[in-house]
Amino acid sequence: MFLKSSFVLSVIAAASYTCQAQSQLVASQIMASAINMDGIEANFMFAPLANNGGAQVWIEVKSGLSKKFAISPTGGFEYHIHVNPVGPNNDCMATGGHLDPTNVGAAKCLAAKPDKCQEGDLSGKHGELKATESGAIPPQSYNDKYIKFSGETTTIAGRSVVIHNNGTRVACGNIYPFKQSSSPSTSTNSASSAPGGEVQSQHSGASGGQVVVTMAMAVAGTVFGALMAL
Ligand SMILES: [Cu+2]
Repeated sequence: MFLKSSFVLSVIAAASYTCQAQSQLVASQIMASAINMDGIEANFMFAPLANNGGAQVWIEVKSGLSKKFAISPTGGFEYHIHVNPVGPNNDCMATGGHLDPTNVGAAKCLAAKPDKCQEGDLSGKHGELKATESGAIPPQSYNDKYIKFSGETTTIAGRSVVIHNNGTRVACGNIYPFKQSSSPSTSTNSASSAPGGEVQSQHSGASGGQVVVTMAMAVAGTVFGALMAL
């Protein structure tokens, strides 16, 4: 990571104000998904908001989702949280359907009425990943009130993120607990456990730490509070 040292300095510089700004995040329970298959690389992070207030979501697409690849005329890619983890050999079909604990079903999700959407229909609630000719998709962050971190049927833990191209599943990655020890940006902490745990064993290999560092560089100023509180 060529920007790592400047990133660490930024964390220190930003520390005084981000503690206050991000105090509502329950950073110890951050979940992450690092997709890396078929040339598509994308990172997702889900940080719980206090009082079961949903999640702050960070998304960074690093490669693979160019407008040339998109079948959709808008160049957009849908993405969702699916109920099951990724199958062997990156089998995205094994992820099953969308996370939908309230049985909304296939009803059209309107961004203006996110309470009527499936919990896992992230692009329905927040818009598709909009590709450009070059494939550069701006990093984004938003809050989603409906994402849950507990409950057998509602939690996003142990599930997966799937990216679609006009319906077809083109890439997927498991959602696993982010562990601070894997983060090179928190090198003052001892590395006590492997990142990800069992869920990540089917995963492409990127560590939670890499997710956070790249995410933090992409969404500078947002993730610092999460890192501090870990
Ligand atoms: Cu999907």
